[in-house]
Amino acid sequence: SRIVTVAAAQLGPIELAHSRAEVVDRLLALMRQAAGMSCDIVVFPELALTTFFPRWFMAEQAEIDRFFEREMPGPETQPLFDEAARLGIGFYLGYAELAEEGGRTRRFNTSILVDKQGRIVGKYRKIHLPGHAEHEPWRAFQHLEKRYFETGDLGFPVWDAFGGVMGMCICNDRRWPETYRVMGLQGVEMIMLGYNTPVHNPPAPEHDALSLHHNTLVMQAGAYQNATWVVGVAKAGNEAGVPMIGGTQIIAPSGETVAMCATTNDELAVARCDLDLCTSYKESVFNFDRHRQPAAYGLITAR
Ligand code: ING
Repeated sequence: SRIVTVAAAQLGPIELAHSRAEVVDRLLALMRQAAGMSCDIVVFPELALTTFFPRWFMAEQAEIDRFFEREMPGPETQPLFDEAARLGIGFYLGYAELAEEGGRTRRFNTSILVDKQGRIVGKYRKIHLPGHAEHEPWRAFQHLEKRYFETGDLGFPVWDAFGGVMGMCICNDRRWPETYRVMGLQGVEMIMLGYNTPVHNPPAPEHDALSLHHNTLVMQAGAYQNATWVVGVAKAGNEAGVPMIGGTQIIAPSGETVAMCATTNDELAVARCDLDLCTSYKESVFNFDRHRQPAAYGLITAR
């Protein structure tokens, strides 16, 4: 067996008034708790350093850019890397990335995978950006990820780390089967993801009562259909007056949830994840080489 002990580190609300230093202190507390439970890795939510700012329309780029990190680690996040290395624990961190690349400024909804020495071993930029690009005042709150971020340009890579094949995605990505399958085709054994999911979805309020069901459904399906562990971590609770779901959980390749948070506050859900559990599914029902028929799937990439 290849055990990776994982802490899903759910965050409760982060308000506009909370400084990055205050948030980093909360992340450090969860990281220390995880290390105290002999965890190898701690997974934080999407955009874990600030409030979920796409809920507001902002006209000024300077105002928007206050929510972005120009360097990672930067002065305010360096303590996370130092403490991780001191404790010998890795982490997944979601944040808003502002990068000067190809002679222009790029803005992404990003996550990084950091190893036990505090080194960044992988980076992912969110591909499925939900919501809308223009101010839509009819909505109780905005969801302007299509305005504030570019579509991720790194694909869905996987990395050899923590003794297995690790992958990442972010929030809305988890609703799309292609996300898991592209990593499944690369032999992924654990997919880590963070999310900020409002209970209320203005275009489809009839779905609201099912928001926790849909959250669990898509991650359990993705895990089982690709014979991988899935770790889904919420920024939860009533943030700036907008209730967001919890539902943080760790899911085995069987599709079973093996650990779950019980609150919508800062809380750890911990599980010992045996990566070898992937094998029994990868070598039988989801033996892709033996059973898949890619010649029949052309529509998936054609459209
Ligand atoms: N949030 C939500 C998510 O995909 C959403 C957006 C909410 C989509 C409700 C559909 C229904 O979980 C982010 N940040 O993608």
